[in-house]
Amino acid sequence: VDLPADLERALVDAVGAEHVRPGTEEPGACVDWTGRFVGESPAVVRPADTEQVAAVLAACSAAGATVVPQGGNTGLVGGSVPLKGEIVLSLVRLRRLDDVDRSARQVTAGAGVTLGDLQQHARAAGFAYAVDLAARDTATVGGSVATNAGGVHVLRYGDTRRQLVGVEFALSDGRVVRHLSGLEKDNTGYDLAGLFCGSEGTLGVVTAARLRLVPRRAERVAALLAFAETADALAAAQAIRDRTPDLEAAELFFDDGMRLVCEAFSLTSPFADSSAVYLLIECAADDDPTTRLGSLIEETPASDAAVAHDHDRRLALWSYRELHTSAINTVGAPHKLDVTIPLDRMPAFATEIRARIGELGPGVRVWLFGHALDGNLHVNVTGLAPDDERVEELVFPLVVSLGGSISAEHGIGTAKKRWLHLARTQTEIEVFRAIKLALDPAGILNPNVLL
Ligand code: FAD
Ligand code: 2HG
Ligand code: ZN
Repeated sequence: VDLPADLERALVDAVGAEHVRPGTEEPGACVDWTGRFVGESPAVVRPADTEQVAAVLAACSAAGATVVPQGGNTGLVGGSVPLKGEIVLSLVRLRRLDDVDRSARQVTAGAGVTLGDLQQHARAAGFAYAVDLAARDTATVGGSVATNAGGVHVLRYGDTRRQLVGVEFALSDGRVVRHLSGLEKDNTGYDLAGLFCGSEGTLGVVTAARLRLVPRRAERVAALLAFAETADALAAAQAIRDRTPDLEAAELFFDDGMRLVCEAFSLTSPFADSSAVYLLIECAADDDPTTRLGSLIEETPASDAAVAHDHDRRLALWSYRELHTSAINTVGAPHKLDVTIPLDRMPAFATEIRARIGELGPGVRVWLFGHALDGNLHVNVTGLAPDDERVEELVFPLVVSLGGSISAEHGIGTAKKRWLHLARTQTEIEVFRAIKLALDPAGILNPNVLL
């Protein structure tokens, strides 16, 4: 795909020649993290600040060129890659990171700041940034706002939307909206930060965000528990939540995932015997929560438990859960169905889809894991061609019939847009289209995503 000479000149004027690169020289920007979605681009453009983002968008708008905003490119629904020859607008150079506002307990961060750097910055000031996920060292503030990322702390602190106080963004024609004052009470019309959160790059380009911080808990403990039944693991997670305010994470995975992670990364399970289901619990508090968690574990039907208080051993327990996504990639490019199911239906759902997906073919394998107390199961399926959508056709209607959602936290992207109608009414989708038309009338932003 070629870049028209006029547009190339305008982009170079906006950001400098070294930050306008042909897609052929930036293959990593044209394929998603799973390898399932591959595209091509005439140019990967990396502006340094909000004004340059605005100038790039104005130039693309004038030329009628379509644009895919991209942060860390860790998105899992094919929304961050140029599938039909779009220009990639990379935000990774927008690394503004203001001093923590201690009295407001907030911070303003540029779109390109990684979640890991933001967490580190908050910690250094005695706070924490609540959203945490395995891609923390690559995923960006802008991408996490655009997808309303969830992660492992939702049960205690909520998703990205709950942390978001204000947003700065550039519209497709180059106008900039800045609403970063951080007032907790500000009822002056539409909530644009809320609207942009989860908009997946379809309405405008997030250039900065004003984010809430939470207290930093000095002490934490992780425990990996083994169970014979999914229902027992879920009931244990609920019981622990009911009995302590310290609970910060409750993550679910299964024996096949544990084996795959151990095989792919040469790890050994902490348990001598394998079990059907594993629950990873983390508690955090100002004082050491280990004894409190220990007595709560005693009351569960866990057949085995490994408890870790020191930093390295905690991370070692977390690696069995966090390495699932990478381990599955070693089997093949997966189909990822990130669904929510009412908790009481999750055990039966897991059994049923394992059986039904297994029938799709001899090489088709299903990997289940997720955020237990959010009812959020990550259904990963390997052994299907990237465009073979039989598994989506099978699983999504079932999820909706059980009162669940076809996307818990990753978004709709390209991967799920055919099924949006299962989750949203015709009228809701008409409202979505009206909003899209009002903010991006020429339709140049992320044309393959959501609608
Ligand atoms: P990208 O992948 O670059 O983009 C994602 C979407 O946002 C695209 O549609 C893109 O066009 C748009 N976008 C990006 N930046 C901007 C911007 N500045 N303005 C407007 N639009 C923009 N997600 C969860 O919710 N919970 C998890 O636990 C979780 N764990 C993960 C673990 C791994 C190992 C990986 C690889 C991914 C995980 N994700 C998880 C998925 C992913 O959604 C998050 O990593 C993150 O929110 C994406 O940020 P990013 O900067 O990589 O965005
Ligand atoms: C997680 O919870 C992420 O680890 C990724 O949301 C899920 O790989 C997946 O399907
Ligand atoms: Zn997740």
